[in-house]
Amino acid sequence: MATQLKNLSDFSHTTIPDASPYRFAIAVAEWNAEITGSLYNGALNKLLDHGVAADNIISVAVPGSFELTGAAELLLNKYPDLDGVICLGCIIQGDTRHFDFICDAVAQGCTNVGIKHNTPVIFGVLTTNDQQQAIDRAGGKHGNKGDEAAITAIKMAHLAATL
Ligand code: DLZ
Repeated sequence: MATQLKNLSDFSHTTIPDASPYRFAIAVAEWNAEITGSLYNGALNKLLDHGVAADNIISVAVPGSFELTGAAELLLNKYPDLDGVICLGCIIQGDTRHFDFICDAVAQGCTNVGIKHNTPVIFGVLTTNDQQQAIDRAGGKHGNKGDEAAITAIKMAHLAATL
């Protein structure tokens, strides 16, 4: 059946679906913990605010962002009824090429694991030039990307459940 979208020019006020039927996992990286802790608090509170039961949220920590993909894979193998996995990390540009390798690996890894398990794996990873840009996006002047990752997870879980 055909469907059409309305008001394509303004998605900023779209309704966030009721998330009470869903189960999520959050994987958070310990590197840059003062940033990722804010991302985590934002994501967790958004899930709770939108009706996810605390018992339906599994949280795990991994050493660095590179390990987020492996954690998502482990979580989806162990808990196949999850409706989404939210991966949170903060990769800050340094003097060497590690930044590019880690960013590419995590982005590609989230995509691959999500497709493999037919479950949304959300890329909630800050990839910034410096610490200040990260602070600005982890509860600072540009909001909290952890909140946005949680909202994305809810919307994708709803899409998968209702398509
Ligand atoms: C090694 C490393 C470096 C240099 N920088 C970061 C970073 O900015 N953010 C992050 O999340 N992790 C970093 N890591 C750790 C890697 O993600 C990973 O944990 C190690 O390479 C071990 O696999």
